[in-house]
Amino acid sequence: MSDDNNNTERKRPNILVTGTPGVGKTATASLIAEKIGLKHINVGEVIKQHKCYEGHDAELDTHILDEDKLLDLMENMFQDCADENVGIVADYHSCELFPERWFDLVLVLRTSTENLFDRLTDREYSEKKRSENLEAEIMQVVLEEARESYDLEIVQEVQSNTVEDMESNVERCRVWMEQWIANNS
Ligand code: DAT
Repeated sequence: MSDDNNNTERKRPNILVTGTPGVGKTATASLIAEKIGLKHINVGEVIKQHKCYEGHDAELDTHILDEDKLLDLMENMFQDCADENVGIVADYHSCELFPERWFDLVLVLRTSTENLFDRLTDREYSEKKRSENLEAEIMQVVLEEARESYDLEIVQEVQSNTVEDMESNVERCRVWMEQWIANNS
């Protein structure tokens, strides 16, 4: 793998927005992309579009992710963006599978149980899937995963309960990105 897009070489930073399904990753990441000029990669969509599956788990009724295929595809996307001096904001409900060097900021979104319950109900999740995700949010599974997978200094836990929270998270990224560019130019 080339080192060209590690963070000592890149001219623009990459952000990962992560958290339990329903916390607002895709909504927040697309607003970050729009407001501060990063390329949005919705990892779930990449998986679907390119059929990054290596089978189906009948018991859980989910596809089994072909991680190698996904990471190869994403590596190319990250390399292309680095070559064009474009930063990336990626969103996904897990974070440990990605190479650490891809990201300069890992934003972990958090939501109250009440909000998450309503959002997952609106999505028509089954009761089982909804309670699994609510439990994961309460147990802060993704936050712990982020803390174990990335430098603690780049992991930021933020609330995502209201539209105001979302706007303040986008603003936080804008300020952070200006500082990153100043420090790395
Ligand atoms: P995720 O990508 O984490 O699964 P999403 O971005 O699809 O979540 O958002 C799920 C729903 O919740 C969607 O209808 C938008 C809404 N939502 C997300 N973040 C929000 C926030 N901070 N305030 C209000 N609504 C929010």
